[in-house]
Amino acid sequence: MNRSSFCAITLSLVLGACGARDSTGTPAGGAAAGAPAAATAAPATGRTIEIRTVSDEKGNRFEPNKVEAKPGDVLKFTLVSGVHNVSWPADKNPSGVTFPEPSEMLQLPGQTLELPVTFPKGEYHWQCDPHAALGMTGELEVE
Ligand SMILES: [Cu+2]
Repeated sequence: MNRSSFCAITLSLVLGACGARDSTGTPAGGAAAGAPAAATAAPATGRTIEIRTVSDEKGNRFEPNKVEAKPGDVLKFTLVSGVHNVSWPADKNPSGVTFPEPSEMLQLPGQTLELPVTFPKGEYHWQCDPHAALGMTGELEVE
């Protein structure tokens, strides 16, 4: 992946406003119906929570796969090995909360994806789409 497409991914996650996607599409989070609860982003806390995405002989996983965060923290996913993405499945998350669309695949070791925590207090689940069935999932508690 070249640098500009990586930047576009990062921007689309941060701003939710990347022109690359069909704006009429319903977000995969299933939160289309007028629920701008997450639109008022909390002020940045300056705190970054590092999460690694790993494939090795033990399987595919997020490390850690359980994190606690406050609104305004940033989840920073870094690819260690394998090919992974980050998505917020509608069937495992509350409705009425706006989630980022599934990210594109992280493919290059060291590639990162920064995701500001804009969700209200609650428990949320993210996953790597290709590996979710193999247990590559994560749990976020926003307090
Ligand atoms: Cu994966």
